[in-house]
Amino acid sequence: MRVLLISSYTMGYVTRTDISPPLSLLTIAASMRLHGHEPKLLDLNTVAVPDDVDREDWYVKSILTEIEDFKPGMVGINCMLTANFPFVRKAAQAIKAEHRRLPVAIGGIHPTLYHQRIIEECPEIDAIALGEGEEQAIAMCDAFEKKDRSLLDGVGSIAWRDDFGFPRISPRSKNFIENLDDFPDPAWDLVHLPDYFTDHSTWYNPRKLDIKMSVPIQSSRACPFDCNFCSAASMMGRGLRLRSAKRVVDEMQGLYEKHGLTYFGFVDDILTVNKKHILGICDEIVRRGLVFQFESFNGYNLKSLDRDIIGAMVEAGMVYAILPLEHGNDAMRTRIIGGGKRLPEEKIYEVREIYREHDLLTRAVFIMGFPEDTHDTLQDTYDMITKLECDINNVFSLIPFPGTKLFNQAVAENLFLGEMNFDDFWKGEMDLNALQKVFYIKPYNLDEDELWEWRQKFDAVRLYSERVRKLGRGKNGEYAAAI
Ligand code: B12
Ligand code: SF4
Repeated sequence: MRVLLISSYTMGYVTRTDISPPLSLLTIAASMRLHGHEPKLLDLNTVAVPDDVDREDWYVKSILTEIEDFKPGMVGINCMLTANFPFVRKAAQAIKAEHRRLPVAIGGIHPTLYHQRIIEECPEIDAIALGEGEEQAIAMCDAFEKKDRSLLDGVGSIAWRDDFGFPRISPRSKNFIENLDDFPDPAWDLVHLPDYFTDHSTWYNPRKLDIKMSVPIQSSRACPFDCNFCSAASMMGRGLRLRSAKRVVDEMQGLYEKHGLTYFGFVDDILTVNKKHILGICDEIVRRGLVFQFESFNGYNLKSLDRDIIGAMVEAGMVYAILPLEHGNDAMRTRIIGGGKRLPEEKIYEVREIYREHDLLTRAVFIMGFPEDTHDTLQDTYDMITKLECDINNVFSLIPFPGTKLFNQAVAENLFLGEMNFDDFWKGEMDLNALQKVFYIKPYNLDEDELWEWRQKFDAVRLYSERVRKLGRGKNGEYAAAI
């Protein structure tokens, strides 16, 4: 059966100079092929939109045109975040208005968390994959092709509308894909990679390679920790599930040999926590004589780093290291945030020093505005930024993402600033992507004005090192390596 997969558009305030191919849809596409289905990808981020039209209307039109041309038996839409949901719904409604019987399936963080309300309230949505989606995607294709939705009955972690239009839920099961090697590599052939190539002349490029794009690559899923602001576990469960080093590097090598791609961005929730795994990948890259550069979207867990691991990663091509520290105050890091952030201060400075020795581009990432924050804790973050002297420093205003302990705390203790209708949260109308522009919750001992004073103070702190200033700005006005 033909399946049209649509990657929802990314909001304008993503600060990365790149948009990358949607790994979510490329991986489920590869699985669909295992069962003889024929997926096609429409990434809305690569659709050119004329200046004088409404962006969303244009995307909807592109989807409808693609459906006319391709005639799929199912449409699958990726809805990564809460803020994507209103558009996803609008697109699904438009599809149903023209093609009443064409099943529309979705997956991603927001529909995973709010699947019950969505399947109950949105007749335009026929099925939702809860969390990891490969097996569910295959089952959906098989059931919709055979026009027999009862086939979805035995599948775990899925919500769907049955043949009579009634909502059905097969609850989250713990049957995650244990061995990720059991599934095929992402269907890279579905994307026209040059659509993602941009000017990278301003990127930190010590190996002087031709960086066409930062290629997303996944070597593991899930994380064993439970930091209070993070929703990783609600998608992929707790723990760590691995692909073999051979499979990861085969994929990287294939992309290099076919497309000349040499710069990779690991999307793993927590890349370095298993020493054997990360060393295996690095050894494999070096052993094959591949000259790559890489970074990791979510940074590296500092606790698991030492001189050996960092040395091996640098040899294999690590050029850019994010330090996901979140807080400069010891108690905030270790007791309040907890999980993977239980880091003694000495470890932070030790890793920073090793990064310095290897001349890596570094970016320290912090969050301000936790309920427990005070003037003193925020001052500690300020001082840490000054002492660490990283190339890029970001202090994000806290976003209480649904599916986190922090969100539950804010709801239970009524910490939200402004009116909040929790009953309507599933609609995704609350914009939770606003970066530094909004404070959603009020700390116990700081008022909103005080938060804004700190915001201004952090914005004024020297964000970029001399080296980054010299590298210059990318096309979109952002500094070269900033995400
Ligand atoms: C790459 C990435 C991006 C890229 C996305 C590029 C792209 N085209 O996909 C960019 C840089 C644009 C990006 C931006 C942002 N991101 Co981001 N991003 C990621 C990252 C690192 C990897 C995503 C990925 O590819 N995962 C691998 C795939 C295989 O997994 P998956 O996406 O979950 O897909 C599976 C299932 O969801 C399901 N599925 C998904 N879609 C569908 C559809 C159907 C039909 C079916 C059946 C199944 C299905 O099946 C898939 C396979 O199992 C994740 C962290 C992570 N590890 O997932 C963060 C993450 C998703 N991002 C996050 C955030 C916060 C953001 C930003 C808001 C950052 C910012 N402050 O600006 C922006 C907002 C983007 C927007 N929509 O406006 C958070 C979300 C937190 C939350 N709870 O909501 C995450 C979890 C990182 C984190 N730990 O904090 N991001
Ligand atoms: S270590 Fe990272 S991925 Fe794991 S729970 Fe903490 S923030 Fe989330």
